[in-house]
Parts: sequence; structure tokens; C-alpha cells
Amino acid sequence: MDLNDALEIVRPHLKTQRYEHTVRVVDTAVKLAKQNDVDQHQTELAAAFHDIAKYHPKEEMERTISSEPKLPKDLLEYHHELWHGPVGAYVIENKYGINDEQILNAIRYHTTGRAHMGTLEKVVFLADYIEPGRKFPGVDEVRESAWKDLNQGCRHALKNTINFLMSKKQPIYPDTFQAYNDLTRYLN
Ligand code: DGI
Ligand code: FE
Ligand code: FE
Ligand code: FE
Repeated sequence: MDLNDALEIVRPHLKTQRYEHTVRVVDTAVKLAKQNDVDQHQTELAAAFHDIAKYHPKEEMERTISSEPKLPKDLLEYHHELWHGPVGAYVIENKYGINDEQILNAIRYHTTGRAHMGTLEKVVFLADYIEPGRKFPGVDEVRESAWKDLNQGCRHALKNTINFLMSKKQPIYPDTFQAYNDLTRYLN
């Protein structure tokens, strides 16, 4: 499967603006991958598929999470925005036959991050945050750190997300804190 096959598969799952976001994430992720010695083909597939479940019906995602033993049940206690990563990885593996664990993990953890992310996971996580269409407050500073250092960029994006969620009095998924703590322990 190449990038064009992946984009053709994902396109009907998305609205136009989400598809355009996906194409920009691919482009940004490939640039980050080149700087960080990550395989381009894996990067293209992970980025192309990362939001495949974004518009899948909530009820369907809830059923998948409840019935699939490998999916963490605690997701159901958190905002449904967090479901499309793990469910997307499940769909990609079971419906489209992709069994590259690095690609699946990059899709699975693209929203929350987690402790001990692999380099491909970091690339997709950060590309999703900094792609040129993003207008979050503080995103330019994250862009600057991202191009200097992948780990600093990820920590910066996590910090902004945690601050943003706290300011809205939203619960924060444990993987998000663990991703932040993990990066903070080995960065200064
Ligand atoms: O799917 P995208 O919009 O491209 O981006 P994404 O998958 O990173 O989703 C971003 C949304 O997820 C954004 O509204 C913030 C939210 N989010 C990220 N981490 C957490 C979170 N929401 C909660 N409640 N808890 C988290 O830890
Ligand atoms: Fe997403
Ligand atoms: Fe994200
Ligand atoms: Fe995205």
C-alpha cells in the first residue's frame, strides 16, 4: 500500500476540511521524519490514516471499545474526542490489514500521547499539532521548538494541551500526563 492508496481509503471517511488537514499532516510529518531519521513510508501511512475514525458514529466507537478486549475501557469515562485514535488503529488493523505496530501505535496515541512514545509516534503526534492549518494559541512557539528538537516540541504541545484542558475544567487522560512526565524526566 502506498500513500495514494491510503489517502483514497481514508477520504470517504472524512469531511473535506478534515481530509485537507490529513494531507497537511502527511506533509508536515514527512518533513519531521526526514529530520529525525524515521521511515518515510511508515510516516505517510500513519499520518494518512491518523484521523480515519474521527467521524465514525459515537455509538459505533463505544461498541468497539466495549467489545474489543485490547481497547482500554477507561476511554469511555473520558471525552469521546479521545476515542478516534484507538478505534482508528483498530479499524486500520482489522479492516485494512495493516499490522505494523509502529504505524498502529502512531494512530492509536496521536491524540493523547503516552509514556515512551516511539519516534514515529512523536512525529505524527507533533505534525497533527503544528500542521500549517492549526491556529491554536501558542502554536508558533511549538512550531519553532518542533523544528529544533522533536522531544522538546512534543513536550511543548503536551504542555499547551494540558493547560488548555485545565483552563476549560476538562478531565485529562492519564496517558497525556504520562507523556508529559516522561519527556520532562529526560529533557531539561
Ligand atoms: O483529531 P484532530 O482534531 O486532528 O486532533 P486530536 O486528535 O489531537 O484531537 C484534539 C482534541 O482532543 C482537542 O479537542 C483536545 C482533545 N484532547 C487531547 N488530549 C486530551 C483531550 N481531551 C481530553 N478530555 N483529555 C485529554 O487528555
Ligand atoms: Fe485526531
Ligand atoms: Fe493531536
Ligand atoms: Fe488530526
